[in-house]
Amino acid sequence: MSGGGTVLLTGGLGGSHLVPALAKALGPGRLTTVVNVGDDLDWHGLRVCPDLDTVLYALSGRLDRERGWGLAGETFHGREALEALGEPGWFGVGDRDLATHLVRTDLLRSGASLTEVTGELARRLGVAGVAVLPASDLPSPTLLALADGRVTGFEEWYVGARAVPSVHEVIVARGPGAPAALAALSGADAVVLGPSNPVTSIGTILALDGVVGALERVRRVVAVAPTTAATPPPGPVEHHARARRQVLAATGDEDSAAGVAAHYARRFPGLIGSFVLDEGDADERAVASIGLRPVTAPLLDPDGLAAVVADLVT
Ligand code: FO1
Repeated sequence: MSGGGTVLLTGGLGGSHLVPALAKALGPGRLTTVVNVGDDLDWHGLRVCPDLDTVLYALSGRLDRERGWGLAGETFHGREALEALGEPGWFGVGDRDLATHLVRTDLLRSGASLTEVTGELARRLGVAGVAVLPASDLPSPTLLALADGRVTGFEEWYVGARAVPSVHEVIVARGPGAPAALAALSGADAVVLGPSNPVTSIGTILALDGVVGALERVRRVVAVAPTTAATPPPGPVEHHARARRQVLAATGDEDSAAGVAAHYARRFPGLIGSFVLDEGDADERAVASIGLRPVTAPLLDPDGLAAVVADLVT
């Protein structure tokens, strides 16, 4: 990013909704994304970074928009072959997607940092004008303590168990933020907490050493609600909403715009100025009473939302 500009903290699905439109609205070189790595996992010896890949695929026009993850036009013959060999098939790595994980793993094994590897993947995928940075260069897995006493990795719960088992506590990894991500935050004119899960996508980034300290020095910090009052249709958004409801319940918060605003305001007092919520939501007064400035936007329309966010950060 060429001095200043906007940094967007993001997860996968919510990020893929906003990132391409916000990049277009702000113009080349004006947006940096800092992406959650709490969902990353090792799969058959390969390093998989679901949220980084969702953002890279969205920016390069390759994302399967209906599914909300992976590549458009994907096939899953490898998964079928693994299952035929008796391997668990709960995590569906596509045949084309596999190439990304092979290249990432090779580059990591050659000694490159996750920041460097992500930059290289972005270049090879033709992503230009937007920097995509992992929040941490070190493995920072999010764990979930379930109500039944088990402790599980995020993807095992989210994908393997469809986010159905109740969550008692979200255990967010601590550790250093990636140097490039911290440098981008320190130099930013504005930071946007994207419309992603406030606990397991944004909360995991904010938990890393140096991130909140950097944000406290940024003039404009804007948060976008990840939820609307409308009931999500069956599919990835519904699955995502169930996960958000579960982890917010574990923190004592409600899955609503006002609930997310309250979550951020309690955890990070004084950090956020404006809070963007859907124009169909009736939560404006509740958000204002929490001490955040409510701004309404058409949350489900990426270009309309990006225009409102761009206006707030420039
Ligand atoms: N999501 C699923 O619901 N099922 C899957 O089998 C699955 C596989 C997968 C493989 C690679 C990848 O980059 C993402 C994948 N996702 C899958 C998406 C991912 O689990 C979630 O969207 C995020 O981790 C939540 O932000």
